Amino acid sequence: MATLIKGGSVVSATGRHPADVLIDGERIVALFAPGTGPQDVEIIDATGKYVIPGGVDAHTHMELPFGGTHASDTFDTGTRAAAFGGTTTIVDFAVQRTGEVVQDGLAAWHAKADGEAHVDYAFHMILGGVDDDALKAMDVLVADEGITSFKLFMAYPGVFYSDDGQILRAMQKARDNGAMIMMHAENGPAIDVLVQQAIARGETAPYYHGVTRPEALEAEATHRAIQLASVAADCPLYIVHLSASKALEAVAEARDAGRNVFAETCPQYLYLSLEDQLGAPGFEGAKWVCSTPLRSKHENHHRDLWKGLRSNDLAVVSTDHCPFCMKDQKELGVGDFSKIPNGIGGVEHRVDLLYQGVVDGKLSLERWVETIATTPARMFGLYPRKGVIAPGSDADIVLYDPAGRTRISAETHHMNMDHSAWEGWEIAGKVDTVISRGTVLVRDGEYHGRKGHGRYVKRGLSTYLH
Ligand code: DUC
Ligand code: ZN
Ligand code: ZN
Repeated sequence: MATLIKGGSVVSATGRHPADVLIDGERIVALFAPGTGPQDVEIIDATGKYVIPGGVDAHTHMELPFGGTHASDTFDTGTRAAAFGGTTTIVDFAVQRTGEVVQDGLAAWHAKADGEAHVDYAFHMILGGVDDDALKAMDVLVADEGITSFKLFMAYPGVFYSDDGQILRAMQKARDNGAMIMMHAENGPAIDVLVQQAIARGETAPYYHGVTRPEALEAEATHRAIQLASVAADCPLYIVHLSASKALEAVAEARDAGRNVFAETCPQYLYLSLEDQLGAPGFEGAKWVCSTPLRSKHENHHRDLWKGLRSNDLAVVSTDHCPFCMKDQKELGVGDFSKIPNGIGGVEHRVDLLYQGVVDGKLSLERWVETIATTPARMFGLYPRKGVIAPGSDADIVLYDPAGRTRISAETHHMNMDHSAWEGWEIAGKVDTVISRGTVLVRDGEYHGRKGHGRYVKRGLSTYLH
């Protein structure tokens, strides 16, 4: 039987209006003026709720191998947590490490996800070893595998790092086949020098993770990536996890020049800081060791990033969900911050944390929907199947309660983590009901989904490129 979501206010990237949404099977089939839809249907009452497209988190790392361990969420636990938080599609990163065959890395990621996911998922590909074979594989992935974006690292020498020549070659290939290059923009070789010097001075606490990854080295790498993309005939470039004002300036300048340059940020860079989190007493700060790092609250990064979100210099908010427990994982770096696995888990809280920005007057309701759902879908070739409430689109829908409140704690979250980066935070708004391809996954706080419901989605090219 068809289902009518009745009485809510449908919010899109371009506006809001009262409407009833008819779902049949896995798809949205129609929108009706309030009260004018069919009668002989199952009703989901959305009175007082916003009806928004399911969230699209374009940057997650389930089970990522890092620093001698693995990110602690599997596709099972991580996508279930995503569902609880109103995210109905993730784009995770399959990994090719130096010396590995790209297609083998991709097959390994399919094996991790197949039959495990609770929400739909797609993949980007991390290229950790750009060579002739990897360049050929890029064409195959774009043409046959639905993978149209490739992440390169200017950081982590010896692990994922690409030098400028490798980056340029991959960018030229992407310019030819229409793919997007995603860049981890930090000057890794310079950072490694600062890290060694800090450790030699006995500066071993988590706080020094942030100090040894200064803004200038994110800004320099961002600028360099933009220049390399320009040399590659304006190859599409997307800067991931942008954290710093000066990196944002480089992106804004390229965008003002009409370039195919885009950027995302993450909730941690909008709210948390070097001093208050990374600088927490003892080893506590390890919870917030991630790269790029949290920035100083004595500078204007938070203000500038919120502004960048309003102006579209920052197009997307993703989580960079890369969870590690304190026990046995973050603890690997006791006495040496450089051995702390890098990453924060947050796939469950992105939608709520950004809604707080609406309540605080930093973002419009429409821009909230755009940055958490519509733009990531368009940016990564999932639109209009995902990211919009429209006839023909997948019925991925969230009923959001603006009158509700969300309290975040490791005791109640669903991610496989023994702590929360947001412990004790109480914020406005609450995910009420979550629907994925017509199936109710979450209602009244209860879980009705199952692993295996989530399917792999092949992606097309970005719809933002010229
Ligand atoms: N940054 C992180 O914090 N974790 C995984 C990889 C990355 O780039
Ligand atoms: Zn990264
Ligand atoms: Zn990442």
